[in-house]
Amino acid sequence: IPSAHDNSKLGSKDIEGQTNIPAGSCHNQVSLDDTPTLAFPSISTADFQFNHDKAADIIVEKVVEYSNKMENARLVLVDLTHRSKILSLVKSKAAEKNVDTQKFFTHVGDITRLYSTGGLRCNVIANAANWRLKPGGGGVNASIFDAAGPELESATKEKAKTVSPGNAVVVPLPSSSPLFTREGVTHVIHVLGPNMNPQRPNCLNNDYERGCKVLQDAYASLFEGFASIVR
Ligand code: AR6
Repeated sequence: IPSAHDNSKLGSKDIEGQTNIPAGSCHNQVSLDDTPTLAFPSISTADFQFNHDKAADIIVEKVVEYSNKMENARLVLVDLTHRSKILSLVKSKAAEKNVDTQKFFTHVGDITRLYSTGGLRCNVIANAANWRLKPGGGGVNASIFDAAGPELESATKEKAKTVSPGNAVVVPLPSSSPLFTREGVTHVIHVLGPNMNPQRPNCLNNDYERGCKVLQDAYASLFEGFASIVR
């Protein structure tokens, strides 16, 4: 039986040039486990063009810091494909640091279908948001708002109208949302990371001293937000 942290072996058909079926299957051990779990995408590394190697170092550093503080909770970094550069960088850096694979692992799949397609129960998911906390705009933000239905937009508005880089907003998901009923997601945490894309607001123009600080703050806010739900 494949272990929980090596989901690459679980039913993936993600072969170059062929249909991309997200990894995971419903009969593996993770599906039976109700441990509080946060699934999160790599913040800022796609549309916001943040350097992948620097981002991977920060993810592992923050995961180590927070997973040590959290008893009985798991953190899962998610991306859409087995070819994900950020997933492989984080996987190898986490292995080098002997990160506990019960508390942290990587997973290939759509963050809006982790349970229904991947058999992975995650009660909380993170979103790489925009500063206005608005639906659309592509990437994981568009997918999460689409999958959650209008309930997420109204629940988000009740919590905040905007978010500044390095911060997170915890939003309880109404039980009528399809993400709640189908996937078992009770909270979405919006996170705004540093932006290195000149086409997007608040571009840091390759200032990685500032950018790394903002990305560290973003993961700290995210993991603190998750800890506040689990507590
Ligand atoms: N499931 C899992 N991971 C995903 C999914 C998905 N459905 N979709 C994308 N990813 P990005 P950013 C991964 O660009 O760089 C938005 O338009 C993706 O492969 O969504 O922080 C917002 O509105 C990558 O690893 O976020 C902001 O304006 C990661 O999610 C801006 O983009 C983040 O990619 C934020 O840019």
